[in-house]
Amino acid sequence: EQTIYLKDYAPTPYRIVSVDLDFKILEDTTRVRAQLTIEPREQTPPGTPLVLNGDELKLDSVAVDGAPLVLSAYVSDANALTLVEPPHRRFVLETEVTLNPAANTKLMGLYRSSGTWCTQCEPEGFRRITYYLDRPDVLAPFKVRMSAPKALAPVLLANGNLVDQGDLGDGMHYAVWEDPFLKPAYLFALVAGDLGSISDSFTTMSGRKVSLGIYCTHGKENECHYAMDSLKRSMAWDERRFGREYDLDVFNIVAVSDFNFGAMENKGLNIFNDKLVFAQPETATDANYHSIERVIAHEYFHNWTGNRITCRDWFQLCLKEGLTVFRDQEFTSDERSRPVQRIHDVQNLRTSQFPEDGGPLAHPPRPDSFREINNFYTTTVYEKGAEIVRMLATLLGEAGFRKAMDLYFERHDGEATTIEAFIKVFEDASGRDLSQFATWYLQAGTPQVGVTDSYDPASQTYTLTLTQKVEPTPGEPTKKPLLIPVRFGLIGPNGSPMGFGSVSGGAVEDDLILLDRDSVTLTFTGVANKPVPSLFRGFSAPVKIASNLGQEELLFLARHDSDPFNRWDALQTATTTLIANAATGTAWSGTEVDALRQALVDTLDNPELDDAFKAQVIDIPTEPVIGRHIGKNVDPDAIARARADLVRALVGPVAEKLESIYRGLEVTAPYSPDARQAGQRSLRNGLLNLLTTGSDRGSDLASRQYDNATNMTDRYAAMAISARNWTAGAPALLGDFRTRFAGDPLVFDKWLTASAQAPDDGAIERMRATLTAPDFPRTNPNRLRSLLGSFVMANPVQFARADGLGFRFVTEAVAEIDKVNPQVASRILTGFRILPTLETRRRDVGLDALRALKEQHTLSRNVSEILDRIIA
Ligand code: DPP
Ligand code: ZN
Repeated sequence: EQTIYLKDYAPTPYRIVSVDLDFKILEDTTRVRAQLTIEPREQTPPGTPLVLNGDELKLDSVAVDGAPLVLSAYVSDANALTLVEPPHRRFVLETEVTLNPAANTKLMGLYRSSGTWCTQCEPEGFRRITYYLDRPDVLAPFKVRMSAPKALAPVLLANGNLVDQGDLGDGMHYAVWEDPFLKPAYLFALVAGDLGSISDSFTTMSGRKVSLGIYCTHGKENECHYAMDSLKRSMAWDERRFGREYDLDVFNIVAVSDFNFGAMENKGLNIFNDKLVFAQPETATDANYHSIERVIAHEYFHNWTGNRITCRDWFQLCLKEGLTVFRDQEFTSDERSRPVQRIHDVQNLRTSQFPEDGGPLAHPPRPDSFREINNFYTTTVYEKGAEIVRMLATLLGEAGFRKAMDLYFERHDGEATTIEAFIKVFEDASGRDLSQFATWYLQAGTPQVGVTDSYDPASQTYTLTLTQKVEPTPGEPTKKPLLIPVRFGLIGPNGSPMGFGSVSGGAVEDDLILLDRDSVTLTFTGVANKPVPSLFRGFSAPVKIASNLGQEELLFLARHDSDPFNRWDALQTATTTLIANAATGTAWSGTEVDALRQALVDTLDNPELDDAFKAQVIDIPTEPVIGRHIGKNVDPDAIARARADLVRALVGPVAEKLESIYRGLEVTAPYSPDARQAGQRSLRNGLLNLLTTGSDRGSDLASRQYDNATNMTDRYAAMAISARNWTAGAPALLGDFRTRFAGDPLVFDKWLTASAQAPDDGAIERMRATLTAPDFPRTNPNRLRSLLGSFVMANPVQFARADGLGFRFVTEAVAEIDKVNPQVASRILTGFRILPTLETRRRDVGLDALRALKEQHTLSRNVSEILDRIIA
């Protein structure tokens, strides 16, 4: 099996000048006729073969300039069409293939979802539609004609603008769409189906009116309004914040129920997983609304960062994804609360990216080899990629960053480009040398930053030493030092910011320390008292901080830091440390618990803090995060016990107080997904969580909340909290929830998740029964991910059981799913990346399960690559 290397990149010998597609969609088959206008590049020698990609295609006919090709002129199989000696001039290649979309369970290329014909082409799905140079640096204008039975597909959509439509007789009709913008094939899209829709419009900053449409299953139209509202706000925000205007006359979104990604940014025709479109208070949670807003924005923002400027090759994926995640994070920060969003994003980074970066699947944000590109749509490419862009913004400042982005759009519009070109733009716009900074893109692993400090009262001098170190990752035994921006402040004994005279020993720009070597020692003079350092304010770099601060100083920061992120983080660190120590044999003291409790209570009582922030402060770090903190010889049972013990010790003496705050927070106004109301619910549910883990009151409170809930946020929280704590009431709530919402697949996903995260010993049997039930929709990615993805990522107690039952349950499921949808299967398998952190017994049974999977099954390239990297 072939590994593909970045160093082998070469442009194609032929260009595709334009693309004309004709889809004849019939009930059982779809015929695709492609007319590709092709020409050799100047430097291409005559006689150079033209190799077009295909995947599971069957060629019906092939012609050049209207003349059918003789057999000796081409070679074709399922994976390629080669013209042995194409004309050495511009010519038109015409091919015909016949597809069977209903049989396409991989959900790449053209497939059917609940009867609707739809496409997913990123990264390599277009080659499952027609033979093509299916790579992102081949850009062409596309014209698409589609015809279909009117009864089955009254709606016919593709990229760009609608230029013609009409009836064909015999119950058939057609539409012609033209996209004037050059695009790579991965941005191609087509939808044909019997769909409902809502429509609206947006007037751009230059006064152009854009028609907006969201298409969905009939009857779901009124659940699309929040998505539409999010879209309009995204369009306005990109104009305000980045000066980016939309460029076509139409922008359509289609919601489908079978989808491998969250959503896809096809030019002018975004296709969405319906869970990221549909929302109504009774069936969607505040978190769902939040995700819908974020992903609608993300896909829309791709129009400039991804579509107008795309990637030269798939190694550059984070060029568009990291940047676009940064943009969506900024959007949400501006629309909601900036500190709350930052905490949310960092929690996500720590929960999913740090484990990836510290395990067998670690890879640089810009990898240099892969076997299967689908395995690189990772949290490292996306979330760490976004952190890197955020660091650029930190280094350049707001105005400098905007100037650089303007230059990026000006310089590279219409191109397929690289990370190097991106960095160069930032260098040119700022005059900085960013060659060391670029290492962030090229090197895997989370840097560990060590901190030591000392204060000399006699000379009023404060000394701060910062060190950095990255552990080896697969294929990278040695690491280079990174340029790490450390936003900082010194805090005096009375809690207010502390000034200093001068600083020497390293690069410091205002409140930014540039840690650019293995070790930097800064000497601050004119420091009147011993300060407490507040480092990495706003989480200014994606690093692990080995803090030198004791609990007392952490709690001091939690109370006094002017940086809300660090206030939150100080308490998280204090809590994580106590649990991790207890799980590994060092018990906490009563004083430590009392102090931590007091800090939590003070936060709750502080009228200046908003509810959403308080909710994050009282959120006790999850077991996987603590496991990651411990890092090796992890025993998930010991962590779960220590965590529950600590919460009981924290809550015990203040249970009544917490309950009364909980009661006082009930929202009485009609449901709204806005940040303030959602914040109030999240604090209330955070308290319910504390009370359920930490007192005897929780079980009843949760059951009552479940029964009385008037929205899904509160009902789901009550059920999920009960399930995670496996309360006396949990089985009844799970049972009720399942029947109450039996007809709604997206709500069924919530049940699957809650059920998969419950740590009870019946979890695996329950999951097995669910998965093997005859009516379980085993081809739907959302269902599979809700059940198995949640289990491997969030239920270490049952997944990493010492008897291996959890591991084997998953590998057996993966073997089955792989036959249907390799992308979903390999994603679930990544959960095994925790193996190296586990204690030996568990690690061994986990490896046994993986080896059995490898030996007993024929596996896809997707699954094999992940498996081999974990076993290696
Ligand atoms: N649709 C996926 C995303 O937007 C891949 N481009 O991230
Ligand atoms: Zn994206």
